[in-house]
This record gives sequence, structure tokens and C-alpha cells, in this order.
Amino acid sequence: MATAAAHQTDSTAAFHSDDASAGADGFERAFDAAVAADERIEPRDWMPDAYRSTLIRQIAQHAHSEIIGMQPEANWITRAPSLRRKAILMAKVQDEAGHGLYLYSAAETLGASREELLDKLHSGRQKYSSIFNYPTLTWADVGAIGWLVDGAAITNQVPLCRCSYGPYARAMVRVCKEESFHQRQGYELLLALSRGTPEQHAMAQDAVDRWWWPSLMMFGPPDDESQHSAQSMAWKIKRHSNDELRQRFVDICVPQAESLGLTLPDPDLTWNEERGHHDFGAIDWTEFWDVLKGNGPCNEQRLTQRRRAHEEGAWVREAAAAHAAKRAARTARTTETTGATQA
Ligand code: FAQ
Repeated sequence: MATAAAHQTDSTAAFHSDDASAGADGFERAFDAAVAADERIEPRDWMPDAYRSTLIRQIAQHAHSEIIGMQPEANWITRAPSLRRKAILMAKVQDEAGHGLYLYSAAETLGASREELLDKLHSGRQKYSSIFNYPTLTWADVGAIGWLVDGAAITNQVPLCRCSYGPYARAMVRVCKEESFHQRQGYELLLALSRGTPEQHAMAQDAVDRWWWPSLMMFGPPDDESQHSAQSMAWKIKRHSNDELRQRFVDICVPQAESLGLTLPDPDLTWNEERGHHDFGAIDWTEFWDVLKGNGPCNEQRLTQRRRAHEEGAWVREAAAAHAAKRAARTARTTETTGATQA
């Protein structure tokens, strides 16, 4: 039953219920009406096959990004410059694992199994965000990831809190709260470096120079090359186009870069009074598509590490499953005995 049941329209009530008398056409009409009325689609509601597979594709790619995204940052846990920074970074990396779990769970509500999704990631049949195929060369990269990568992620994900699919939208609410904290830690880290020694300032600037353009690519291809946007927006999975969100992100970052005392590596970045937005330079889309094809600086390393972690974690999954089975058997025995005594 949809969470928005309180304001369901008459035309969508049958679709949210198990009333099979509506027929296939009726269900489709009711689904369209529910989307138009901004109601949430829930796991047991009827939905078109293509809506289901689009969601599985996007949510899985999102989940994979969260767990692969742990790698570039985890690279710096042992080398964080203080205990405080180490504790913060460990908490952040753990949060990303948690985001992966919420998202895999959301995909499972659509009928996809976690095993199948991980298998698709490991065999390269499903993507993860292009951004995580770049290396973290210095400590300042941890700050740049927080400020720019988490900043881009929030810009993209806040509208997803209003996604038409209930479990994904609800997962996003919590993810966005945590991402906001991540973005602030990155900003604060960069500010400390920017105000530090000339060497520290240069390190922060170098990190921003390297992460700026890949961060803009996170929003996906330009609108006229985005094959899924039109349909995803019609279904209210996506609420804004890739270019709209990219523009929003640029407009947010420009004043923040000024406060940080850092520059963005784009000579064409200028305020356009007429548009009320910043104009910015051309993105290297050849690089983007190349990274998607597996040719980024770290694609191979990320997938190799992920496959290794999965194999090495097999015994943990087996032990957890055996423990769960044991507990279930014990509960069943207790219920049987109690039931027998009561009878
Ligand atoms: N990287 O037609 P569109 C994070 C693919 S979370 C790789 O425009 P769509 C948190 C796209 O899948 C970051 N592939 O596609 C964190 C499609 O290929 P397909 C992840 C990309 O779905 C921070 C093809 O190109 N966030 O960072 C990318 O309508 C720090 C055509 O593209 C999400 O996943 C890309 N950048 O729009 C974690 C948010 N862009 O599937 C750790 C949810 C496009 O047909 C540390 N996802 N592609 O083979 C979305 O909002 C959308 O899926 C877009 C793409 C906007 C990414």
C-alpha cells in the first residue's frame, strides 16, 4: 500500500490494492495517474516492466558507486594526519557502506537479488560512477572528494528524495543527511589546508584542479545524449535533467571556492547576467565515455580490489547465513514446544 494512501485519488485506489479486476490497461492507467498525482509507487503496486528495470539499473549503479567509492578514500585512512582526521574519515567510509546497503535493499524490493547485482558489477555488466576511477594522490584529495564529489552527489540526490518509487525516495532522505555532513567535512578540511602553509595551500589547489572536471561528469552525459532522461523524468524517477543539475552545482560551487580561497580550473567560468547562471567551459566528453568503457586511470584497480574483497568476505557471508539459519531453527523449536505446552 502506498504511503500516500491518505490522498489517493479514486482512479489510483484499485492500483494500490490487490484488486485484479482492474485489468492490465486499467492498472497502467492507474499507475500513470498515481505518478501524475505525485503518489509513491510501492513494491507491491503494479508497475510497468520498463519502470521496474529502469529503477533496478539506476539503484544498482548507485549502490555500486557507494561501495566502490569507499576505495579511494579508504586509501588514506592509515595516512590521515591526525587521530581526529582518521576517526572522521573512518566514519565517512563506513557511512558509504551503509548507503550501499540501503540501496541494495531498495533494489531487492523490485525483485533483484543482491548476489545477481554484485555479480553484474564484478563482471562489468553494470556500471558505477565514473568519478571513482580517478586516483587519490594526496591527503587534499580527501577534502576535494568531500567538497566536490559529495557536493555533486547531494545536488543529484536531493531531488531523488521525491522520486516516484517509495523505497528509493526514503533511502535518499537518510543518505542526503549523511552526505551533507560529508560535504562539510571536505570543505572544512580544504579550508584548513588553504589557510595553512603555502605548500598546503598548493596541495589543496592541485586537488581541486584534478577533481573539478570529473565532478561535473558525475551528472551524466549532456541532455541531448542522455538516453534515459526523458523517460525517467516522465516517470518522476529523475526530477531534473543532467544539465540542469550540473548547472545548479556549478552555481553553488563558485562562491564556495571563493570562500575557500581556491580557484576553479576553468578560464571560461563567468557569471551570465542574462541567464542568471554561470557559464562554464566545455567538458571533455571523450574522457567521460572512455572512463565508462573501462579505460580510466583506476578502473581495473577498483574492480580487482572489489572482486578480491568479495571473495575474501565469502566466509563472513557463510557464517552469517549459518548463524541466521541456526537462530531460525531455534525459534521454530521454541515456538513448537511452547505451542505444544499451551495445547
Ligand atoms: N558514471 O541516459 P543517462 C556518490 C551512464 S554516489 C557512470 O543520462 P541516467 C556518493 C548511465 O548509467 C554517485 N555511468 O543515464 C559517494 C547510462 O548507462 P546504462 C552515484 C554514467 O541513468 C561520495 C548512460 O551513461 N550517484 O558519489 C554516469 O538517466 C563519495 C547514459 O546516461 C548515482 O548513481 C556516470 N557519471 O542518468 C560515495 C545517483 N552518468 O545504464 C563515496 C543516481 C551516466 O544505460 C564517496 N543516478 N552514466 O548502461 C542518477 O541520478 C542517474 O543514473 C545519472 C545518469 C544522473 C547518474
